Amino acid sequence: MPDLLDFLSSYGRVVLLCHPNADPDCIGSAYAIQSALRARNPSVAVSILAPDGVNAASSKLVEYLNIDFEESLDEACELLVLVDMPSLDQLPEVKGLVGSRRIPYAIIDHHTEEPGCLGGAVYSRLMRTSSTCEIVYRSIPKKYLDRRAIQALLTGLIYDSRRFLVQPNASIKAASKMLRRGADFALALEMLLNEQDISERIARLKGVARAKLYRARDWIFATSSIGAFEASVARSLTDLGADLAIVASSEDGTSRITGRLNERFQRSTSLNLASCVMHPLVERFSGTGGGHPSAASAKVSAPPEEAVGAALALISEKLGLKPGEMKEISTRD
Ligand SMILES: [Mn+2]
Repeated sequence: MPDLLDFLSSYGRVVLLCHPNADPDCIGSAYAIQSALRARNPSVAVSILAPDGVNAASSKLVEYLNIDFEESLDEACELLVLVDMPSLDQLPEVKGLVGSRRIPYAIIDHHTEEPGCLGGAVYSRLMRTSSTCEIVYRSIPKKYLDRRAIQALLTGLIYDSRRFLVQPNASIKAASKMLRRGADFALALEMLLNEQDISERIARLKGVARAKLYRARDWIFATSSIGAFEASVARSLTDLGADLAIVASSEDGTSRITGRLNERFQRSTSLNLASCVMHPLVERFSGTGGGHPSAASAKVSAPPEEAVGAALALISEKLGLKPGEMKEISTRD
């Protein structure tokens, strides 16, 4: 496999594509690739596209890096690079354009491969690291990474490793290399401090207040429904102690459904939310969806209660639970 920058340099116009709700790992990776590629080969036009916006945790980083996002997919795009995302399933519109214009694409990601996606990629860089930022850092000769790019990578790494809880040995080692090259740890932490807006805080508290709880063996599952911020609610539920959280919102007859697993549960069960839950839901109810083993989402044509019920059934089946083994925990006494 050729070196990442050598490969990208062989195209005249490259678009770096961020996943929906781009997080700091995605933003940091895209920024560092863009700035390194510009340094390596100024004649390549390289832009960043975030078709479904960035998440709240990324807003300070985006401001610090002063990123100029592309408005839409450039007509003249010669290569699309999926950054921190294993497939185009979550971006059906872009997927359609890629198909109709026959745009080649590359993947840089740290999640498990999605079936049927890698076959179509002209180049991929996949490693099981805690963040895509670590892959980018390892893949680029350091002379092309300026201090700001390294700062971006450190910020993404701290975010996606959940402050070094995921693969701590490797993520701490990578961070210490970045610090030696001039990144500032305190600045990275400060960029990740986000004052959530009041509507998100209300959504999290409402979502937790409405949660239904289930127990099976030593696992605790939580489900909830909310009008928006499903991912934030799901993360709150796992932060509070649920091993798995499924949160849905309804949108004229369809549901958006988001799942989160905690690390320990993921390790001990190998449950993959993308392939074991979201893909089968999409197949059953039609829609779009995908994600990572421990964080995934889907948009399906079914009411939220039905989609959540089907998700729990898929999870029980995958975990080999006997009928009745998953019991609801009363929240009234
Ligand atoms: Mn990531």
